[in-house]
Amino acid sequence: MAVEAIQLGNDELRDKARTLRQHIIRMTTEAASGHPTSSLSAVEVVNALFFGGYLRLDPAAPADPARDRFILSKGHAVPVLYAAMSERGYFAAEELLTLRKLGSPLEGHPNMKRLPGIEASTGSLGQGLSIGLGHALAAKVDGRDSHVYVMTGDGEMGEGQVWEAIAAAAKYQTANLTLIVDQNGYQQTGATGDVLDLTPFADRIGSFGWHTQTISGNDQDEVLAALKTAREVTDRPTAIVSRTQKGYGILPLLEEEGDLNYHGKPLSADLEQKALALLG
Ligand SMILES: Cc1ncc(C[n+]2csc(CCOP(=O)(O)OP(=O)(O)O)c2C)c(N)n1
Ligand SMILES: [Mg+2]
Repeated sequence: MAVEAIQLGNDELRDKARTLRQHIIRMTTEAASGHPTSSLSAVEVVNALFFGGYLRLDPAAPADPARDRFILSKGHAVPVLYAAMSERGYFAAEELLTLRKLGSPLEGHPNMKRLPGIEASTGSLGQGLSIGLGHALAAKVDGRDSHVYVMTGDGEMGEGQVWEAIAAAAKYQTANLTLIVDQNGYQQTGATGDVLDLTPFADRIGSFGWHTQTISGNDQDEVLAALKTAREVTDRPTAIVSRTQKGYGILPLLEEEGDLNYHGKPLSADLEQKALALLG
């Protein structure tokens, strides 16, 4: 087997997004911990990467050097990644319900030493873009056309060495590197703009010499179009500022609860049932 992308049609892709959301809610409620809302905002991007014709992977050979890479730098949102990996065939869907249980490779934050297919152990925010840059440079040195995608959170943009990596990637013109900022408007302790406002992200990242796009990141078509454009840029790294809503898919429930951030909290069994009904 060789690495290959999977490209679902529009209807199947929409169904897949729903399936990812169902997995996210079920696994975090079963674990009684985790970050469902941080995962839900990222669904359309992860869905497009895994099932919309982008990530060339071989689940049977997760370390194939010809593969593309997806690094979830906002590692606490790993339920969305586990959901996509299981749907892609890395492991059985039942395993999702072992999230955060003792002995499970599905740790609360992605651990590359425990789960084949995880590209980087993240969770300590602000590091994934540097790791992705390393992969992008290595691919160039090796003469491979692997593309590296890194997702950060909007709060995460104020952490770690993100801006060092942005500067370095521009210097080395790594056109095979795409940063996706999941701009869901909240971070752990409140609205991202109140904690540390680094918007407009596109202007700031663009000022380093990157190609940038700003999109509605819960709109599947906009995500697909932006990823296509990112692949077509050949002279510099690309960033997609993905404006999303934290908890997208279950927003009416979060409104009822009076907490539109709902950071790091699983749904109760009662809310889980309401959420699954809402998703249809
Ligand atoms: C270096 C570091 N500092 C703090 C934390 C604690 N922390 C976990 S999630 C989070 C908020 C992240 O917000 P954002 O990047 O916007 O992600 P979202 O959950 O909104 O998708 C913080 C501060 C961490 N994991 N790593
Ligand atoms: Mg955020």
